[in-house]
Formats: sequence, C-alpha cells, structure tokens
Amino acid sequence: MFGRNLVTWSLLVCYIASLVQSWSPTDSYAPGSVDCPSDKDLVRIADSISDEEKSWLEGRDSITRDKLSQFLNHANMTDIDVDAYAKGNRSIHIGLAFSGGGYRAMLNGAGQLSALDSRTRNNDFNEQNSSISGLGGLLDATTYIAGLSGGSWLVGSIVMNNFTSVQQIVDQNKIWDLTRSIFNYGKFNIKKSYKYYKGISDDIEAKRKAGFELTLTDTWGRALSHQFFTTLDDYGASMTFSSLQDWPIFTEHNMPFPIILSDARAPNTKIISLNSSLNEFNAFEMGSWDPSIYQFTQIKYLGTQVRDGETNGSCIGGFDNAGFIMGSSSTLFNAIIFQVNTTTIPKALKTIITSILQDVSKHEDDVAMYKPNPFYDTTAGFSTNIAQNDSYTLVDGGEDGENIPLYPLFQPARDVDVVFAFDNSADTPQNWPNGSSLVESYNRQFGVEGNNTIFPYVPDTNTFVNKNLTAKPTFFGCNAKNLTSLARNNKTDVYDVPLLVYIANRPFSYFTNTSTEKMKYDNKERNSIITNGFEVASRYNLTLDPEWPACVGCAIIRRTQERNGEEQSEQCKQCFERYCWDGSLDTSDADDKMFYTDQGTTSEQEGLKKTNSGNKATLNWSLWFGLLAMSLVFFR
Ligand SMILES: *[C@@H]1O[C@H](CO)[C@@H](O)[C@H](O)[C@H]1NC(C)=O
Ligand SMILES: *[C@@H]1O[C@H](CO)[C@@H](O)[C@H](O)[C@H]1NC(C)=O
Ligand SMILES: *[C@@H]1O[C@H](CO)[C@@H](O)[C@H](O)[C@H]1NC(C)=O
Ligand SMILES: *[C@@H]1O[C@H](CO)[C@@H](O)[C@H](O)[C@H]1NC(C)=O
Ligand SMILES: *[C@@H]1O[C@H](CO)[C@@H](O)[C@H](O)[C@H]1NC(C)=O
Ligand SMILES: *[C@@H]1O[C@H](CO)[C@@H](O)[C@H](O)[C@H]1NC(C)=O
Ligand SMILES: *[C@@H]1O[C@H](CO)[C@@H](O)[C@H](O)[C@H]1NC(C)=O
Ligand SMILES: *[C@@H]1O[C@H](CO)[C@@H](O)[C@H](O)[C@H]1NC(C)=O
Ligand SMILES: *[C@@H]1O[C@H](CO)[C@@H](O)[C@H](O)[C@H]1NC(C)=O
Ligand SMILES: *[C@@H]1O[C@H](CO)[C@@H](O)[C@H](O)[C@H]1NC(C)=O
Ligand SMILES: *[C@@H]1O[C@H](CO)[C@@H](O)[C@H](O)[C@H]1NC(C)=O
Ligand SMILES: CC(=O)N[C@H]1CO[C@H](CO)[C@@H](O)[C@@H]1O
Repeated sequence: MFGRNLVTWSLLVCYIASLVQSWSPTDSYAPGSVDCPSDKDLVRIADSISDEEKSWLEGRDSITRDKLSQFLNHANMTDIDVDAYAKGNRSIHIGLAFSGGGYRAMLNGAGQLSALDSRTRNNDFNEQNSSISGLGGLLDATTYIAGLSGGSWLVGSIVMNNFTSVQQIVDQNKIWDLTRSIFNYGKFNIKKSYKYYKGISDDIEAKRKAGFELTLTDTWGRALSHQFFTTLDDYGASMTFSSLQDWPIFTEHNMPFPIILSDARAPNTKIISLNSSLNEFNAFEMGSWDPSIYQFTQIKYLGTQVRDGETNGSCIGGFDNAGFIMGSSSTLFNAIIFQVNTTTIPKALKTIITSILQDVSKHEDDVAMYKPNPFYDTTAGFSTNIAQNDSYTLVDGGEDGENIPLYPLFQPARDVDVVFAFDNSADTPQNWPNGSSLVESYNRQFGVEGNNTIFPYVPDTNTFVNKNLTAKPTFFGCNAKNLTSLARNNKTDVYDVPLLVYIANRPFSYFTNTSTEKMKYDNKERNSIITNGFEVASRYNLTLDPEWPACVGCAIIRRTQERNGEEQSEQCKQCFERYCWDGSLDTSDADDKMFYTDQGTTSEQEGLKKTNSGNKATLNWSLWFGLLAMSLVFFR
C-alpha cells in the first residue's frame, strides 16, 4: 500500500518537476539562456506543416477517428455507413475558429465551444439518463482549434489550463473572475491594487533587465494573465506557450492542436486583408504561410539572435510567455485612444490619459515587439520590410478586417475537411456580426498574400443580413466543384478546401451584443452569455432543428463523399438545402437595426436598450487603463 503511494507520489513529483523545467528558464517573466537545439537553423520554409505537427497529428488522428465514429453514430444520420467515413483511408480533420471581440467574443465563444464539449452537463451522449441538447462529442473529434484576439483568450485559457472545460470554469469559478476588470483588479482595496500593479511592474522590469525591449503588450499580457492563469502562484509569469509540448494532455493527443493568430505589421504601415501578413502561433512554431514571410521558427527559441535563421550558438528561452502571446493577438490599444474623447470622465483625467496614449502610439508601442526578429535577414519571403528589420512587430489579429482566424485552417497543407467559424464580431452599430470578416477573407485570396489558397464564395454583408445568413448557421462551399473557378493555376485541389460552417452570434435567451470594450462582467451576466452561446451553436438546444447533429455530420463527411464521387443521402440533401447558401443575393441596404434569429425578430428598441448599457462600460475601460498606465509609471 505504502509502496504504491510512494510510486504515485514520486511520479507526481517527477511530473511536476518536468512541467517546471519546461517553463521559463529564469522561472520568471524574463527570458534567459537555454541550450540551443542541435540543428542551428531555427527557421524553415512554409511549404508544409512541421515534422512535429505531422507526427503529433498521427497520434491525434487515431483518437479522432474513434471519436468521430461515435459522434456520427449518435447524430442519427440515416442511410450512412458512418465508419466508412470516420475510419476510412483518409482521416477527417475538423477545425474550429473563434473570432475576436474582447470579452464578448471570449464568453460567446465559450458557450459555443461548450455546445461541442461532452463535458458540458446534458451534452454527453454516453450518459444514460441525460438527453443530449447540443453537439456533445464534436470537440473530441476535432483536430484544430484556432483563436484570434478575444477568441485567443478563450483558446489560450482553455488550453493552458490543462485543457479545462467551460463547464469546469463556470462550476469552479477559479478563473475568469470578470467581476473585477484588469484595470481595477484590487477592487478599490489600496493594498491589493498596489500588490497587483507592483507584481506586473516587477515582471516586466525583469524582462527589461534581461535585455529585452518592452511594449505595452507586455503590461497588457501580464494583466490579462491575472484573469486567465489565476490558479498559478505567479499568474503565469513563467509559463511559456511551448511548455505545452511536454504536457501529458498534449503529448497524449487528448486535445486539439491550438493556433493563435496575430497580424504582422512592418513599422509605419497600414494593413488591409489584401496585403496583411498573418502570423500564427502554434504548439511548435511561430510564423506565416503568406508569401511575404513564408517561414516558421521554433516558438521555444523566440528571443534568440539569429541571422537567416541561424543562431551563433547561444539561445534564449522563456520569451514565448503564454499571456504575452494572447496579448499579441489582442493589441486593442489604438481603439482606446479614440474612445477617451467620447466618455464623460473629468477633463483633467482625460487630458492625462490622452497624452499617455498618444505618446504610446507615437512610439508604435501599440504593437507587440518580437526583438530580435526571428526572420532577420531571411530571403524566403518577399517583404524586405519585415526581413530587414531588427524587430518583428505584431498587432491585433483582427486589424486587417479578418476577425475570424480562418487562413491557418484553409492551408492545403493542413488538409482540413470542415471549419466551424464562430463569429462574435461587432460589425453592426448594435454589435452584431454581419459576415464582413468572411468577405475580407474571401477577398484576400485575390491579393498578393493569397498564394493560391482558395476561400469559398460568400456574398456581401447586406445579403448576409437580408438573407438571414447570420440568423442561423450557414454552410459555404457546399460543392467543391463550384470552387474550380477560384483555383488559379490549378495549384490547389478544390477538394482540399474545407467546407465552411458559419455560426454568428444571436440573442436567444440573452442579449449577447455587449461592447468590445466592456471589461467587467458579473457572474450572472457572464454565465448568461455562455448559456446563450450554447444555444447559438446547438440550434437552441436542438429545439429549432432536432436534426442539427445529423446535418453537422453531413458537412463533416461532405469532402470525403465528393472525393469518392458519392451521392449524398436524402437526409444530407435536405440538410444542405436548409443550411447551404444557395448563391442568391439581396444587396439592398440591410436594416442593421433589426436582427433575426429563426425564433423571430427582435425589436430595435430592445436591442438598443441593451447596447447602450453595454457601452457604458467603455468609460470604465478608459478610466482604469489610464490609472493602470499611470501606476506603472509611478512604481517604476
Ligand atoms: C437519436 O435518436 C435517439 C432515439 O430516437 C434519441 O434518443 C437521441 O436523443 C437522438 N440523438 C440526437 C443527437 O438527436
Ligand atoms: C482505401 O485504399 C485502398 C488501397 O489504397 C483501396 O483499395 C480502397 O478502395 C480504399 N477505400 C476507400 C474507402 O477509399
Ligand atoms: C442518472 O440516474 C442515476 C440514478 O437514477 C442518478 O444517480 C444520477 O445522478 C443521474 N445522472 C444524471 C447526470 O442525472
Ligand atoms: C490534466 O488533465 C488530465 C485529463 O483531464 C488529468 O488526467 C490530469 O490529472 C490533469 N493534470 C493536471 C496537472 O491537472
Ligand atoms: C496595404 O494596402 C493599403 C490600402 O491599399 C495601403 O494603404 C497600405 O499601404 C498597404 N500596406 C502595405 C504594407 O503594403
Ligand atoms: C551570440 O549573439 C548574442 C546576441 O547578440 C551575443 O550576446 C553572444 O555573445 C553571441 N555569442 C557568440 C558565441 O558569439
Ligand atoms: C480629443 O478631442 C480634442 C479636442 O476636441 C482633440 O484635439 C483631440 O485630437 C481628440 N483626441 C483624439 C484622440 O481624437
Ligand atoms: C486547369 O485544369 C483544367 C483541366 O485540367 C484545364 O482545362 C485548365 O486550362 C487549367 N487551368 C489553368 C489556369 O491552368
Ligand atoms: C440549453 O442547454 C444548456 C446546457 O445544458 C442550458 O444551460 C440551457 O439552459 C438550455 N437552454 C434552454 C432554453 O433550455
Ligand atoms: C454553384 O455552381 C452552380 C453551377 O455553376 C451555380 O448555379 C450555383 O449558384 C453555385 N453556387 C454557389 C453557392 O456559388
Ligand atoms: C428571415 O427571418 C425572419 C424571421 O424569421 C423572417 O421573417 C424573414 O422572412 C426571413 N427572411 C428571409 C429572406 O428568409
Ligand atoms: C501553392 C502556392 O502557390 N504556393 C506558393 C506560396 O508562396 C511561396 C513563396 O512565394 C511559393 O514558393 C509557393 O509556390
């Protein structure tokens, strides 16, 4: 008995020790020296996925094949030999993409994610006496999960908390305490506030002392970490994103492959979707598929001085702090400057805040600084602006108008069959999505960065609203053959283009259109948004369409069927009639004050009431941001 306990304990100790070892070498926010890998070249060309990802995928495939079989079996699909697809020659890859939009996006995304998670109550088809109300089990069958900005807070906090579940977060209440905003973390308790600001100040000061340039994103990432990594003694100051590579939950393939998206922006440039360089962080690498960069570097060694990818024999670790990476995906600061003027805070305070923020912007401190530049003096990408700069600068992943992280999942090298795009953007004046992110992603394929990726046809934003494409889930690219006209140079096989399942934020049981800048949520509101998110992704708990899981199944197996030249079942044909965009347009000016669910119309009045209450929070944001900034100056 004792012996067995001893073994258990020593295993546990080893396990914890192994976790600690893989975190920052300084055991703090400061990067520090580590041994270089045997191969001195840290950079590779982006013509395929990495060997590490390839071999990890094999392990994940062996799990998702069984889980997909289970999911499809329970989806009650008729006339389908489920295992021919789930366990066929080619493993089916499912991708999830969560949009940006601050805490609104994080919380709505959390609800949508929970609808796919069998760990959510009443959502596990294996449980005898519960009647399943969502798409439980789909997450188990998923290969990739991507997040951008607010969506990266969701993905990052789930993944970096040992792939916890939304249900657990809500039940245990250990992380995501949004009752205190990161700008007023101490809740007016002077001692607590001091400790908080001092802690952040010490963390970033350690990085500066280690010789690394700081930007506001360091402060931002450390502040956010106080909400996401609350259970850790140091609030994640020493937790690197790459440490995931050693966690059993990841090495045993018991979670999807995480991807976080930012935009790379050369100094003094503006970006739009047509010319943006998208930068992805994944469990193994950081870099870009786009021709402007077209390279990846090993994320573990960020901060290392390289020339054309080669180290001089001394390497740095600990730069890839998890919170810093989530901060790099969400550098929302630019927007704040313009909000200060619209609030009613005292004039004196306004002046101070405005001057601090303008100062920051002048120095381009609204970026996340990756210096030294991991792609310095490389030639694979066409952007000399990026390759010849000693720093690599990243901004909010949504800054180019593409607010859903879709391109990483549309890379032919990733071989994804279906992508679920959860859009919690604030496109309309009332903070609802109108498909504009998809329009930008569609347009991007024709620009210099398109690189022969194919993105399915989508309509204009008026059609999105007028045709109810935001009111309920809509499938795009239902027929791969329809995409042939988009295949320039025949370089990309149309069957390699995922089918896109678009699911937009809608109000079912709660008005979830809160302002992007709202930084404080009480638990009731937080949980109401999460519940509404579940309802959005589950067709109102399957009440609006009991066949929804089967229709999702039809989308999942579609590309395999097309490859094999198979007819759809009668059920799948009907599903596609219900959910596929039929190619028709209605470009007349959309009434963006109305928003539909297929439960009916919600009145303008009701919507406005809610939106206004959401906007009040903007004031808090500016106020506390100013105080935070001032405190940091003060403590230094
Ligand atoms: C499938 O059908 C069975 C039996 O009718 C039912 O109990 C189950 O809830 C259905 N599953 C879904 C996901 O609709
Ligand atoms: C699987 O591959 C084998 C050999 O390559 C082939 O004979 C078989 O038809 C394939 N099965 C399916 C379902 O594609
Ligand atoms: C299922 O039923 C059993 C016995 O009635 C009960 O003990 C258990 O709590 C139920 N589980 C759920 C999830 O309701
Ligand atoms: C991580 O999650 C797995 C699976 O849920 C669990 O077995 C393991 O104990 C967890 N590890 C830690 C350190 O909490
Ligand atoms: C991207 O395009 C926009 C609009 O055409 C232009 O203003 C901007 O300078 C371009 N940026 C780069 C880096 O080419
Ligand atoms: C390698 O480069 C780093 C950073 O510039 C420098 O500190 C270090 O001394 C160099 N090491 C060698 C062996 O040249
Ligand atoms: C704020 O308002 C003042 C006075 O109206 C103006 O000079 C300033 O440029 C505005 N600041 C911003 C960031 O718009
Ligand atoms: C693409 O392939 C089709 C059929 O193989 C051919 O007819 C067409 O000319 C090709 N297009 C280009 C741009 O090469
Ligand atoms: C839908 O299911 C979720 C998760 O079980 C639950 O929290 C929510 O109350 C349900 N909504 C309705 C309208 O029943
Ligand atoms: C697909 O192609 C067919 C035939 O060219 C066309 O009628 C239809 O509108 C297209 N559908 C979409 C969604 O583009
Ligand atoms: C959109 O949905 C609303 C509410 O269900 C309905 O009144 C309207 O006719 C629908 N519009 C279209 C084009 O289907
Ligand atoms: C499929 C495709 O066209 N890939 C191109 C992407 O960009 C790189 C760099 O410009 C090219 O080498 C690839 O051929």
